[in-house]
Amino acid sequence: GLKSISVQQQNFLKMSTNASISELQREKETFQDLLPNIMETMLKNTRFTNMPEVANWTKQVLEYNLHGGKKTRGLTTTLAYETLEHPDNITEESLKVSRVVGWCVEMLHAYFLVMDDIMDGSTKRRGVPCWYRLPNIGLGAINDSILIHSSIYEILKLYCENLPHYKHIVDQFNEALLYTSMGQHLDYTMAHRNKNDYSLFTLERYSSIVKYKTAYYTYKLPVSLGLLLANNTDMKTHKIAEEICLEIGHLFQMQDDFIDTFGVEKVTGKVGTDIQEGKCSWLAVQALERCNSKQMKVFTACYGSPEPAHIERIKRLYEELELPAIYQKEERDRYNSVVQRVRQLPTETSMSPDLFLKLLDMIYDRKN
Ligand code: GPP
Ligand code: MG
Ligand code: MG
Ligand code: MG
Repeated sequence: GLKSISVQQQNFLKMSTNASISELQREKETFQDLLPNIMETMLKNTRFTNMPEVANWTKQVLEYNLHGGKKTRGLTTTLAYETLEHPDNITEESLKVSRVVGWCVEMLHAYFLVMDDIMDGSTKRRGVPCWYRLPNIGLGAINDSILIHSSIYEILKLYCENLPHYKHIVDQFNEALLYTSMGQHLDYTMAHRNKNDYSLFTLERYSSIVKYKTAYYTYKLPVSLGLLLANNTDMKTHKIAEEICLEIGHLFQMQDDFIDTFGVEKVTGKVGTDIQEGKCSWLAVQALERCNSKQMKVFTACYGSPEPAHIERIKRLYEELELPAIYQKEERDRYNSVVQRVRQLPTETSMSPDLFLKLLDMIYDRKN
């Protein structure tokens, strides 16, 4: 377990975790229940209304691509709002707006996933075929992803146009889009390089890939939105929240990389592609840090190859290098380090550690 804290603290953590798990489950249901309502409203009251045929198509695209998954980003948005807003200002209506904005973050995520699955040559997502793999979709998926992306701004305009920080909210989505595409560019180009030269697969490069491709849109965006919905524009608070979010985001993507190879398809709903695609993943970087020259030959011979035997060989190499145990330790160390960091929060700002501890507990030891 969690070594650096006392047994008493551990029990307290477990209790609060269990309590927040059922709370979270309830919030997830409320969150899910809102989607049909948002879709109806969007199709009847935005620029989609001019083109009912395309509006109906967009509805199908959204339904398929928003279905399933953990809803981490949507729930983080509402949780951030609830935790950061003054209790007197929280109403059913303000919570609903935070859920709508949370759904917009889920749409940004869905937009990325449709594209990402094409780029990564993936076959399954959330237990069903990737959108582009459906027989009647193919490259039409590219335009469908734009329809998903455009829906975000139609919905924000409809529900948030009169909020004091509307412009700032829209800008947060634009920032996340830019940063994520920067990270995705690094991710893609690192994987499509000369297969004999792994000198760029460093810990430093890895940190930069995951910060941009995942941490910004997965944590920094939802938490900034929560602050803005609570009318908090204090730059110092946003900055500190960002730093912590980027740390949690790094942990999140490191888990995703581990799960890509060592996860169970029934649980993850997807089929790993990082080895055959030659990704600069956490596992690859850790292996390169530890390979002797013989193992290095195996790595260069087999990494980035679609041959099932090569993929298996890389998996075995990861096991020989004891990467699963190293992963568990780093996961725990990163968790503890964020816990330590947020314990000092009250002296830095008015933010409490609460939100970040809940976000950590949502993902610690995750299998999907
Ligand atoms: C996760 O990478 C990163 C994204 C989904 C961002 C994609 C960004 C675009 C601009 C398209 P991943 O490929 O490891 O995710 P997964 O394992 O879920 O496929
Ligand atoms: Mg990818
Ligand atoms: Mg992918
Ligand atoms: Mg992945």
